[in-house]
Amino acid sequence: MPSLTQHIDKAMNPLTLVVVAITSTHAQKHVDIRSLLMEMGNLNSVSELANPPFKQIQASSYDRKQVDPKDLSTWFANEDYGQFIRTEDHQGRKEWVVMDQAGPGAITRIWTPLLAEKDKMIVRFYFDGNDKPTIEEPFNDLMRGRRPIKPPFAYIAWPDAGVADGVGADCYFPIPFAKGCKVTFSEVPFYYAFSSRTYASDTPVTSFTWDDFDRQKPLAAKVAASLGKWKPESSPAPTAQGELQSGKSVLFNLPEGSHSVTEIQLRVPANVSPQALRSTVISIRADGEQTVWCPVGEFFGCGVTLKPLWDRFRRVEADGTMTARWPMPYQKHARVEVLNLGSESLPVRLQVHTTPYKWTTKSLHFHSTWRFQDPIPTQPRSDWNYVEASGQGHYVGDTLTVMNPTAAWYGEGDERVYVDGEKFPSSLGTGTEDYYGYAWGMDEHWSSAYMSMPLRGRKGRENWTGFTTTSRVRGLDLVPFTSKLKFDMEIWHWADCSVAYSAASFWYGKPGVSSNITPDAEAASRELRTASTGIKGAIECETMTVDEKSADIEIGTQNAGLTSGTWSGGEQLFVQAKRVGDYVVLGFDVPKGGTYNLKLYGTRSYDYGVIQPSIDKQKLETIDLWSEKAVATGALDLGRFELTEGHHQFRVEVVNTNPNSRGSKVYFGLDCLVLEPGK
Ligand SMILES: [Ca+2]
Ligand SMILES: [Ca+2]
Repeated sequence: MPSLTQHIDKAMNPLTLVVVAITSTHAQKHVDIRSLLMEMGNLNSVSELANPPFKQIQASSYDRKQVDPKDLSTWFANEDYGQFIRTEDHQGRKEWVVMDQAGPGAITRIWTPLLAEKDKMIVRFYFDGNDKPTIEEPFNDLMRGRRPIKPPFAYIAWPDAGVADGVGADCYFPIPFAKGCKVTFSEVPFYYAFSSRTYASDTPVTSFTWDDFDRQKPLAAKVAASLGKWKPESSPAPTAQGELQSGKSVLFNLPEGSHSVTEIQLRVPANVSPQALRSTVISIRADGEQTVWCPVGEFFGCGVTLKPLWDRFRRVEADGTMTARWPMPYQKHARVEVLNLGSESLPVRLQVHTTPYKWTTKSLHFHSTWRFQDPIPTQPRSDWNYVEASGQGHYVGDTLTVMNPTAAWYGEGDERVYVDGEKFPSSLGTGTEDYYGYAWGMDEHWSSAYMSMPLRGRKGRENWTGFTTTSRVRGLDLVPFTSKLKFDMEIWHWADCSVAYSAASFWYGKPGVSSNITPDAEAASRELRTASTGIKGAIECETMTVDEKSADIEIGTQNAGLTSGTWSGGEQLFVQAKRVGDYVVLGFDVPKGGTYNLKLYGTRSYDYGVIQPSIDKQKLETIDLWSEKAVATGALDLGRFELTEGHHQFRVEVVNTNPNSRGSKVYFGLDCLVLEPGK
């Protein structure tokens, strides 16, 4: 088969070329696997209006209770799995329809979490009203690259690709269809998202076939290679190098006349501080418009810690070299500026590569806007806007840095993308990590062409304290808009606390396009809040692992309710015990073995009980945590301990109630432990 299809391909190529040459001036460009792969492999395609034009939409397992963004009683519903359009009977076989799109289009991205229980579930793609599916595959295997669509088109978002369960899988191979596409599952579906293009009804599209898939394998191999880790340009370019003083900037005027920036490279010290990555800002003006204003951490994708990463458009290396290769055409003039809004000077080297460019009516300016908010209360739930753009262009990605003060998971919130003034988003997802391509948390750093997560504050799936940075950049799944684009991310956190969100949005626009986001020097220069802001040397109880607890009691973080004092890190671990004898065992790590004086900081309140702490099973004196009002205890001396390096356990049990205690009488609250080195 392969030799035959290749033979056909060679024989038909000249004819195909002639047809394209004749029709391109009269009709819209023909869409097929080949044209979509060509677009995918062409880095510059994002900087021009799409031909033919399309709208990007998404079919997902979003909670169907969400019907009106104005109805806040249902808009934050989170049962976003097991949802489908309808069921159908196919010769006695029941199928669950999850996507049913009329007219010409193309699937551009599919996401699902891999669940072993669903390994036998079959996905079927029916094109153009056919009652026989063209694609019929075990869905999980198709998604993780075990079927004909191989990585990097279908892959697992996890550093160890051998992981088969409990992780996210993404498929980016283009699947075009001429008249319509229906996708079904053989069982009740789990979580899923299908992004697709929908073209005008007269757009000529050739539907996906496996024969055509085979025929395009040589091209697919070339595109696959272009989606891998890339090398920054090493050719000489205008360079500025030196100490960038606080409050100063380094500025490049780019060559006059129509050019395109092909690469911007900024080198900072390998030990650059989180604050410097936030307070150093890249600003670009092109043809009289402010097109880019963004902290370099989010602009290059690493957030507030210099960690290596790469995606289709950015690369960060451990030595401090950060490169962006978004194509940035301009018509007449442009300038690139790096500003130091921080209080300390920073050694930098800035290089900008440009190439001559022919500006046309299809050409677009690259934009990067940045929005920051701290604090964002997680209750009541809300939608948090990345950007709202007015004019014509398309959305090509974002980098989000979340500062989470608690161990609890922050990322249940769905993306809501409104195009051209829609009342209901045409892309509505299932969760923040699903939008960023993974699932059920992420244990390690990872990079891929379209998604990356260079930074996690903690390891493990149970502790999301600190900073997390994730990126999604788009190719075929870019979102065109002709008058307006609004991108919101739902804030849906398991804890009642306050988070900080820092989001860079990347988009292209025709001259005159504008947005609701303006440069925010105050936010970029503000001192970073970290999860550990609090008592010096504190191990926050709310970030400790819960190694064991009474089965039916609830544990959560709490950040409000004290009438006097404050909690270290702004929060405590609140244990809703139900009876005397209930307990919790918390794990913490000692970095260096030795003798320590242990101090406990906790909370007293009107419904609290009498607790007995233990360190590694050694029982300590009881502590009465009752008081008329909720107050911080201050330091409570637990005694002196010999602690080895590594994991230890802090156990707390309710052993009694205070006669004055009301309500539950057995709750307790733990703020932090402090280990003071002893003699
Ligand atoms: Ca959700
Ligand atoms: Ca605390």
